Amino acid sequence: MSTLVPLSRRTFTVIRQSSRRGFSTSGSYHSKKHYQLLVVGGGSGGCATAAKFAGRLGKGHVAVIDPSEMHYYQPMWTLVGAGLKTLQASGRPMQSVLPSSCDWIKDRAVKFDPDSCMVTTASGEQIGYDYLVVAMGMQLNYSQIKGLPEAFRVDKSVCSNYWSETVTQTFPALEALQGGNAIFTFPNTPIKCAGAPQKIMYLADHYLRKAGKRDKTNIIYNTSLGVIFGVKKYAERLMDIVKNRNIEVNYRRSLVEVRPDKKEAVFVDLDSPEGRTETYQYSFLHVTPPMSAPDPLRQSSLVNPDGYLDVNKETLQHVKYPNIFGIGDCTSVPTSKTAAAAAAQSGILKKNLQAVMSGGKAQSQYDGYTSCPLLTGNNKCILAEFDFAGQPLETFPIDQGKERRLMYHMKKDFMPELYWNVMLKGNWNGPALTRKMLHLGLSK
Ligand code: FAD
Ligand code: UQ1
Repeated sequence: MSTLVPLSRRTFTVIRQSSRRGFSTSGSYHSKKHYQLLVVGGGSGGCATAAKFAGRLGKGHVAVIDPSEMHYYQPMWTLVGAGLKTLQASGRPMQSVLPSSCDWIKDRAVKFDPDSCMVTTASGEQIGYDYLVVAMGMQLNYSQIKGLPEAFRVDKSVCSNYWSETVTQTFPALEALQGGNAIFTFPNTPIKCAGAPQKIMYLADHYLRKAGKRDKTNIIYNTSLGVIFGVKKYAERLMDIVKNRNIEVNYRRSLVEVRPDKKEAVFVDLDSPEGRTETYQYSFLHVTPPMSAPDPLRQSSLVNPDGYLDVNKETLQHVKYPNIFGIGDCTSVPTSKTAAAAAAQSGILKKNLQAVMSGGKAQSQYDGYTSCPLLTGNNKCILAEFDFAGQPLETFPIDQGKERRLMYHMKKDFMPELYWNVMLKGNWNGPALTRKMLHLGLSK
């Protein structure tokens, strides 16, 4: 267990009572590079965090490790898959979104050594830190499904909005579809944006109706879950929608194999003790892959038994290492993993990390706020917003469970602007203040 001791306004060290090298030592003693704040991952959460601290701590004191040339606004990929936006519009060079006063270490973190306050990169560089924020997002495990990812290459009717390499295949596959089974899957693991596997289904339904191909197509949603959505209020509305649009929903079905040569998709029945499988013919297959925290994090000592960064769900501080915090999809925080959640967490993280940096305690508490704009057609959206308890926490004083054109435009036109210009600049902590104002102070 470590304690933090402020040395001066800008310098801190970590004193470890049970260090092998003696009773106390400065962290990352042997590293060539050392930062006051090191952020691993420059996605939604990492970039917002770096922006919040880069100006405050000054040039040379904050670094972000991320190997990706591009930063993608992944929420746009649902619209890319439906042919309503381009992949190009969803991405910007990483260099252009990171704060100019922060160092970008364009490499992959491969090893965490929290007792020495050191992160090692794929090129063997050891980077020391006083404070670490882990923001590595989720890993897509397509290869856990037999036949994938090869099927993407040989069968253009197999697609996935979850990956930049395959999202551009979705709309051409819909255009080429001439009838038969159009199958949409939801895996048997936690995923980011739990609404996205069905949003593309409603947009596909809309497209197929307009193109006059819907009556020749069976739309099938095979989900590993036992419900259509985890929050009752929105689940009830979605059940009405699938019924009215003649969409078949099969619960507790998990995709285990794709056979592109025979155009077969094999699902296991999760409730069958003997692992009974069902084989479907497909003409179109949208795959949402199994996901996990990234391997280097899973293999570290920083995770809970499920492999996620083990943080206090309210303060976002690591349960064992007080100089480590987490944000976004790679953490153990039990809320639906979204950019909206990362935005709300970023405000809490800023307050708590600042407090700890000044020798105080992490006291601000995250309420689990998350949001999922459920696109239900090319001009309709249910804006789901809820907290840890799955209780609706809606920003606007109207029934957000209703499909609305306004929410569609908010998702399609307003959110990208909010993301690039406000969230990534470190100035968006979620809609809590707006919600309170719009509810005349009566909301949580
Ligand atoms: P990410 O933004 O994924 O960033 C993780 C970063 O870590 C990446 O840049 C990656 O390169 C880096 N990284 C990974 N491994 C390493 C390593 N070893 N070393 C260094 N860096 C590493 N959210 C919403 O709020 N609303 C929506 O409507 C919505 N729709 C979505 C639709 C789709 C199809 C998808 C895919 C996602 C959607 N999301 C939505 C979810 C949202 O994109 C994520 O929840 C959000 O990006 C999480 O932010 P993050 O910082 O945790 O992870
Ligand atoms: C949000 O804050 C956010 O992060 C920037 C999203 O991700 C793109 C969202 O989809 C949503 C809905 C929110 C919540 C914001 C408002 C104004 C309701």
